Amino acid sequence: MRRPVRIAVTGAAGSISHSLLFKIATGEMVGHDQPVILQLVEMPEAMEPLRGIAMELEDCAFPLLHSISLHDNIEEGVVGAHYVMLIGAKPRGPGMERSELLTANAPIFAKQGKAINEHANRDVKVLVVGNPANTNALIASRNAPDLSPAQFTALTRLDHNRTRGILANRTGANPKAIRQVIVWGNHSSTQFPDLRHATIYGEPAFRQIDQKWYREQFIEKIQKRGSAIIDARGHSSAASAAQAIINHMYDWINGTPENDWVSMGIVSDGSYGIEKGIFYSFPVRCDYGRYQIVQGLEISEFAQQKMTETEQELIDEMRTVGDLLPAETEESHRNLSVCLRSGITLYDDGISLPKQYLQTDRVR
Ligand code: NAX
Repeated sequence: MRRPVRIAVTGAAGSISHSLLFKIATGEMVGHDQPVILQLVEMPEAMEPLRGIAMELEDCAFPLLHSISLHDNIEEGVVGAHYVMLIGAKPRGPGMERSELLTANAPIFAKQGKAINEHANRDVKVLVVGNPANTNALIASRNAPDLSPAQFTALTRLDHNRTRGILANRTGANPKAIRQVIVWGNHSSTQFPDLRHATIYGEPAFRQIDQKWYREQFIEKIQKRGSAIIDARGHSSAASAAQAIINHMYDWINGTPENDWVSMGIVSDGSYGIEKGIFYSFPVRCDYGRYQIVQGLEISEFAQQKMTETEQELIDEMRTVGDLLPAETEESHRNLSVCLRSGITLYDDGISLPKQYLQTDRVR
């Protein structure tokens, strides 16, 4: 049996976590032979419901669930963590603008970035889910000067999965036969689901779908899927978000399948002309616990316009939270090109000694 890994989850008593924690405990996220320690973080007022969830987890008698600890503060919650999922965030209230949500959540993610920097394992992998996910990831990463920006990611896998699922439904293909879809940009209604490189049963998707449907209906359907779910069920996506988190982390840790890629919100190294330093969703391949942006894809004029639109939104968001982005981490976030392209190591990006990120003894 392997030694357990530590997984910290914030917003652990919320809706997404209610699906996610049970999947993690069965081994779906890291691997079916990997014991896990769950470090669950909540607001002080939600500790009692969290205790109930911990009891339920215990009652499942999961063989891989080594232990559970409950925390009402982030500093304790991320101690020694190998994986951190930042899910808890203030929800968007009625009539609240996106920019208001951004300023309400920004200080929380700055604090969490600092706590991860101070207390997590040096090899930690962080996934930001709480919205606005991309810019919250930027804030957390910029507040973690001792870690590599490549250790922080934002969830756009739900959008990627939606793209495959809805395309499968349209064409009658099994989702597993649909490969190489891309979601570019922000996890928001400006995101660009791109089918230009996608294949269905190995043949170009564009030969099998109607362009008018793609441009006039499909793109908007993916962009607005989150709102459609809120309208229909009265709550935002929870089980599908949990599934996407599992997929994102599993692939990051264990690698993407051959002949395919996935979409992940990561710090931009300037690939495809995207502003360096913002957290933008790119097509990536993962291997050995690292990811690389898929290079050399042809970008049409139509795609370029959509990619720029969502890029601009992220640049604006970055400006809105500018006072929470310390100057000392600007350089490391703007100079990633070697580590993201080399294929040798992502963590050897010159901001610190590689051994800091490549340690293999995962338990302190
Ligand atoms: P819930 O409101 O059900 O749960 C959130 C939980 O987080 C609550 O229990 C709350 O007490 C806790 N919380 C709030 N601030 C916290 C903090 N500072 N530290 C620790 N815990 C904290 O929301 P849920 O449906 O679980 O969604 C969570 C977040 O995911 C939201 O921000 C939501 O917008 C976002 N989503 C992001 C998605 C993505 O693809 N990136 C998709 C799903 C979801 O919409």
